[in-house]
Amino acid sequence: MEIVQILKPDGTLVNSSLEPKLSQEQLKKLYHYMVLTRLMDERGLMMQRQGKIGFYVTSTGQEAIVGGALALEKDDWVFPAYREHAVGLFLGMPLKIFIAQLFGNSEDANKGRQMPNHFAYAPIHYVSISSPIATQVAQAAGAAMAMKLKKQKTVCITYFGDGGTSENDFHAGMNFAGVYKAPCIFYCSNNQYAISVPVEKQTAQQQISEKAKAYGFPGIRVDGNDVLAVYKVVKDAVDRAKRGEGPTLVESYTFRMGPHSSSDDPTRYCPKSKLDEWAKQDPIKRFKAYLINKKLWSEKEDAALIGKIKQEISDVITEVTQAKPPALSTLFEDVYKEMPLTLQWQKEALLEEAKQKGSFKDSSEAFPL
Ligand SMILES: Cc1ncc(C[n+]2csc(CCOP(=O)(O)OP(=O)(O)O)c2C)c(N)n1
Repeated sequence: MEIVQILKPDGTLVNSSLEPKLSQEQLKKLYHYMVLTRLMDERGLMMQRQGKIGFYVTSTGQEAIVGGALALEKDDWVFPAYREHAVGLFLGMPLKIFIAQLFGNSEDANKGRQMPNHFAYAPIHYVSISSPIATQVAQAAGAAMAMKLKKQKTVCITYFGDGGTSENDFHAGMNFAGVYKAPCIFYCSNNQYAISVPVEKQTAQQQISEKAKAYGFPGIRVDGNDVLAVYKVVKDAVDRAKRGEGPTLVESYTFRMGPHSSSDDPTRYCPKSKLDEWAKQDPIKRFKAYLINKKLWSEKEDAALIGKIKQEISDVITEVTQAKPPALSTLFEDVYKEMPLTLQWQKEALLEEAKQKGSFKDSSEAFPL
């Protein structure tokens, strides 16, 4: 299967007829979020090394994934994995919410109930990340089927890695969506590793996009480091789903230019030569060269953008780290609309115990550890 590519690694066009008609504003917005993601990842990993947060996942080298976000509309839904920072931020997850999630404090939209880097943000339909690999694939297929039953003109997009394709939920989700023509886009970031397991040991099929055939819908392979190509294939898949023609599997061929997470050392399993080779394909460098060629961008503007974003990240971190931990009472919230009596008793007992143990004064305060 051929690979869809619009920009060559040097930022020139493969064929000018393929160039999507995007406004200057849209192009610059894509670039902004790619740079923001790269800089946030650098800072996130640094904060983990400094012991400020417990865990971080970078998406370095995979920022062109943001292209797909431009193809979505406000009522569409995202069922992400843990490496789609650029998509969430582009769609409108505030940086403050992103950073507060890492700290899990009272500014965290999810009240510290998830592992760091497991974002969720309801206003943009960015569904809470499930740690067990690929569970989101089946969830997205089901949600897409519900959209179809309700005759909504919306789609679900779900993101997962090459490792995710070995999970039962991948097969169940793809099969279900194929049979019911659910408006679902299955976006596989084939970054060639599942932690330390190379893709050759994951599947005997060299091209993940080919797997769609078994489920009766199209699969397409895209250069995952080319933001314009990513936009194009996701837009085509979204349009197809909205016409009622069912799902598409997108295989984004890319490379993880860093560790799996803050917990591993990629030099133990990934040859340096591979990293050097893929550094030449850097999605940010490629898109920047394209924008400069088009006279939409300059080195001066680039330096200013980097400075501005770094400052913004620092300011938000300073603000977020001043927040207290989530209030003790939040332990009991958000499960029942009306709290059952037994839970109310437990809450009162815990608040009483906390009061006796420390400086605790009211239920808005954190547990006095
Ligand atoms: C069911 C399950 N098995 C194992 C793990 C541990 N685990 C977390 S991430 C990961 C690798 C996933 O690789 P891939 O799907 O290729 O995504 P990538 O990290 O490369 O983006 C594994 C094995 C898990 N979270 N869930």
